[in-house]
Amino acid sequence: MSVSSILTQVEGGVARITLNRPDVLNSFDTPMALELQEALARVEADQSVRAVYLTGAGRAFCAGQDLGEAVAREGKGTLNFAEHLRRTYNPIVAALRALPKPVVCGVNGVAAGAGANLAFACDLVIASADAKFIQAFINIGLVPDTGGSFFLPRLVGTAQATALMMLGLPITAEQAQQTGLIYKVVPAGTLEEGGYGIARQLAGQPTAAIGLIKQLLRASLYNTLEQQLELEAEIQQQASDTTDFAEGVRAFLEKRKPSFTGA
Ligand code: LHQ
Repeated sequence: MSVSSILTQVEGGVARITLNRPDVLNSFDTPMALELQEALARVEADQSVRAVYLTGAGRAFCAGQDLGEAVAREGKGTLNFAEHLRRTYNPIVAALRALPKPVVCGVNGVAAGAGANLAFACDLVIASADAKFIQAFINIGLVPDTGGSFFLPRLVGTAQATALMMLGLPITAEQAQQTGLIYKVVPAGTLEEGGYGIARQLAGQPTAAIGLIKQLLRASLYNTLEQQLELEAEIQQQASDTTDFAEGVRAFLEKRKPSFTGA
């Protein structure tokens, strides 16, 4: 019986999505990439899901492309790499960015190549202290993909991004946090509490507004100040139309804890 490469479990408003090919450090073959696309479409449609937690099974988060898959192994001339990226990784990055729900990435071990950039496409990245990040592409003569060339300069600036991409050296979770590449490092063995715990916390927040924050952040990458001010006005209007806004104000005035539903 074949075991699924992607495990999805929904509990308490959080969808936990686990990359599940631990024998090859959860590297991506084509079926796993397609399964992850399906899982993301399901969590988008599932109204009970208010936050997503993405992590890896075993000792690694994700070692990027499975280099044993024919697609990579056969090398020069045999593969349409552009088509492969368009069919596998690109839709995953687009889905993560467009998902109107927060995505927390719990980096439980090494994140290399497309695996590292998958993490950077998530909203909040929390790494175990024993995890490391590698822009491994250059070590096999490739260039960063899966959004890396977009996210890295924006996260850490051009100087650091250039070094990461050209040198292809591993950096520790601590270094990743210090340079602003990720949100937080937690002690090894505590990711469940420090990573999944944040996804659980987000699932209890006004999640419709969190989806709107994602829209604002995305647009801020291209907009002028004037355009962004106008967008804030439009999106604030949408936020103020939610029942969570009414509940938030009522709870404040009644000096009690708000109970948000995500609506
Ligand atoms: C692996 C892999 C792996 C297969 C470890 N594949 N088996 C897009 C479009 C099309 C094609 C090409 O690529 C892309 C995007 C990309 O992602 S390119 C970058 C691909 N990834 C890499 O180059 C990383 C390769 N892996 C490594 O450098 C190391 O394995 C890291 C640093 C991730 C971990 O090192 P270690 O902790 O020392 O583990 P290990 O190397 O001993 O690996 C454990 C096993 O996992 C081993 O198998 P074995 O049977 O000997 O136990 C590896 O062969 C296997 N594995 N990564 N990407």
